[in-house]
Amino acid sequence: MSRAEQSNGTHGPGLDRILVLELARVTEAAAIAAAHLRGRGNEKAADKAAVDAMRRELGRVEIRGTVVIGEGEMDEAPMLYIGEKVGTGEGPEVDIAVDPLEGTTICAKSMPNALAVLAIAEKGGLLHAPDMYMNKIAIGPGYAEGVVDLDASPAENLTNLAKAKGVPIHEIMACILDRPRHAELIRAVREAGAGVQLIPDGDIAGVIWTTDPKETGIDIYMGSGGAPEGVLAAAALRCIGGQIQGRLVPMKDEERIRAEKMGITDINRKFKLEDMASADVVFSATGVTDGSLLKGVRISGDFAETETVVMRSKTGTVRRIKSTVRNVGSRFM
Ligand code: VTB
Repeated sequence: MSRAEQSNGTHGPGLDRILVLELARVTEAAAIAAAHLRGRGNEKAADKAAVDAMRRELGRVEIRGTVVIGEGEMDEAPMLYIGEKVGTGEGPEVDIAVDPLEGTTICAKSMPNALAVLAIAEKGGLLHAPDMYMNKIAIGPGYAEGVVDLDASPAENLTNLAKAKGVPIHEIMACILDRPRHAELIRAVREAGAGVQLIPDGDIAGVIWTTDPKETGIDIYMGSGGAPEGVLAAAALRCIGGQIQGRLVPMKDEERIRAEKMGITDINRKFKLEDMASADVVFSATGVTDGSLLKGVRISGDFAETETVVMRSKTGTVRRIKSTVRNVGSRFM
């Protein structure tokens, strides 16, 4: 049975396909708004612009949406907070995960791979992940289930992956966030014989890169990043295929309590892809700055050109949409 058939068979009627294009429009708007603030060294302003634009566009989509992954708790974030109702209030009931500007720092520095990201699923289809670290491991499609496992050592995972790919281990490249906390992991990966591509931010893209190693050079994503980003990455893999596992890494009691409040009874649980994203899912990402996944926004006078990838789990369709948007001065600033 194909992945598309599996996801068709196990759930309800699915999301209306018209939503696919609607969501592309939403991430486009967020990306254009953030793009005006690329390279200005002001992360907050860039993030705010993306949030405002995404909120505004979501308000026009015919859904009864609830934000499950958002900008923070209601008292922390004025918009797109967890639990906020978005959409016109007509149409299907959906859960929404947003990251209006994934990579605020890279956008502020105008470095590669900043994205505007959004996923929606039929109600109950996305893990309500608290904003804390999650240890993750992800590979692309075409491998037997369990080739890599969060509980195996880096050397074991890389050896198994190389074997499954049919290449020597030195041809395997792992993507890891460049953080002091990953020093030991990076050492272990190199010692096993694989390469490490370090990224400054943006691990949703890091996970998605594993789905197209020929194009990106990345075979596996490893290490800890944001749990919300983990759910968004799982939503993408649910559409394109691939495997991801994640486990929360609470750093203080407060975080443990927050996770419990959000319904996570076993903090040590190893979440698989289906635990993070299930049912019919639509994922959309628009490039803000140039990257290996998507080209960034080009602004010229009153025009903006954008590139978006939007995909749907029910059919497995992946669309790349290039748009030319007019009147950006008045509409997006
Ligand atoms: C990652 C990365 C994000 O947060 O999830 C990371 O994808 C994790 O947190 O772009 P630290 O920065 O504390 O390592 C971001 O860098 C920012 O949300």
